[in-house]
Parts: sequence; structure tokens; C-alpha cells
Amino acid sequence: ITGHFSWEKYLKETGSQPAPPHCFRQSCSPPSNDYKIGMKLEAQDPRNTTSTCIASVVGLTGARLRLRLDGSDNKNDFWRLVDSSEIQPIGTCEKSGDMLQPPLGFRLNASSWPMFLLKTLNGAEMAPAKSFHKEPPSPTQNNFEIGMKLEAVDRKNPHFICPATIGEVRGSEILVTFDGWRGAFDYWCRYDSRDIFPVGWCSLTGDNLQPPGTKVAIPKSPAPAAGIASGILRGPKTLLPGVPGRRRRKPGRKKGQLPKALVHQ
Ligand code: MLY
Repeated sequence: ITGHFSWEKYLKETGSQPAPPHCFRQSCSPPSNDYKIGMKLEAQDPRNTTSTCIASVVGLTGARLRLRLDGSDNKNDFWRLVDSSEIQPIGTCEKSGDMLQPPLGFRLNASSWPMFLLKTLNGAEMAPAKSFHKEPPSPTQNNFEIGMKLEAVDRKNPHFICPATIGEVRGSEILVTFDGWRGAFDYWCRYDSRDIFPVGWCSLTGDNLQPPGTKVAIPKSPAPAAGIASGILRGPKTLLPGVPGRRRRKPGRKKGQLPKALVHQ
């Protein structure tokens, strides 16, 4: 393997600061992940959040579970923290007087749901109550500032957690920008989103932190070298000579290889 990503080195190289842990709706000591593949639990259907469904743990990564709703296909897996308020032990729904629902896109005829439910729960290994952790409280206000570094779920590829930077702050919302990906994966979310983590989270939980992308950012406003209104005439995405836009790889660096600065020696 090539060298892994080092926050320490990266923060120095980029001259940036991590967002302080109190900015996040995350526990300062991450919850333990005591689940096992195959265990069943109740989960909110992400595609129909008023439904409580049966889910199976199909994967484990750091403090997260990869879940699949029973009766659904394998194309709609989703990830939840073990301290998510959207998961609960089997039996919780019934105790509250509600009924377990088939997932959106239930593979069988709706009329076969009661029998399917019976069969899927019969002999199932249910995740024990002690493996569910209380969701941490939300910070009382948005304490993020532009430029702060963090770790964030790539919502287009939610199994990935990646180095990111606060790009903008607007009221309760923040723009999460992914380092080295030219904006392609950026998103807005609330400051108390469960998809964002303090620097060092993945190393604490044993989750896998992706290295930053290697794509060079397109500058927001071109350097004012080519005269007044050049930006207007050319449009914002046109590259001016001397602006570090789409640079070629340095000679000697192979395609897909990280720049030296990003590799832990
Ligand atoms: N196959 C995808 C993966 C991109 C993932 C980007 N994340 C990590 C920000 C692609 O190359 O587009």
C-alpha cells in the first residue's frame, strides 16, 4: 500500500484548522459498535420516513452500520451511526402501539406482508438493547466557520468518509466541500447533521477515512490580470493564463498517484 492520509501533515501543509469537536452533534468519545452481521433491528425507512421497518445489519464500519430493509432489494442499503435516533430494538414499534411497515419497494405483494414479517423475525438474531446508544444532543448554535476542516460522509457514496472543509456558513446551514474534488460532491446541511465529524473521528472509530481527491480546485474569481470585465466576458469557468486550473500531473507522478505532500512518508 502507498502511504495513508495524515491529518497532522495535511493541516500543516494547507495551513488550516480543524473545526472544534463542540461544533458537532457527535459524542466526544465515539460509541462502541457491538453489532454483528445478520442482526436485526427496527429502522426508519429512509425513503419513507414515517415508516418503521425491519432492517438487517449487512456491514459494519467504525461506529456505523450498513443496513438493508427486510423485503427490499440490495440496491438501497443505507448507513446509520450506532447512536442514531433512527434505529431501535425490535419490539419498540409495537410497544408504542405502532405497526411495522413493509419497506418502500417491497418485493412481494402487499398482502403477503404479515406472513413475510412473521417469517423474517422467526429465529432471527435481534440486536440487544445495550448495543443501541443514546443520540448525543445538538450543539445550541452553529459554531462552524469558513475554512475549518472536518470529516464528512460523501452523500453520493455514503460508505465513504472524506476530508472536507467548511465552504460557507448561512444561519443554521453549512456548505460541506470535499477536498480535491472540485465541488462535485459538495452539499449543504445543518450544523447538527449526523453526517459530519471532527478531525480524527475515523481514526478513533476505526472507520476508513478516504484521502483527499487529487483534482485541483477551479478558482472562484479569476486573477484580475487580463483587464477589467475579463471575468464577465469569459464567464467564471474559463481559465486564464497563469491561473492554476487544470494542471497536468508533475512529471514522474503516475495517474492516480497522490502528490508527495499527501503521502505519509
Ligand atoms: N467512482 C467515483 C467515486 C468518487 C468518490 C468521491 N468522494 C470520495 C468524494 C468517482 O470517481 O467519481
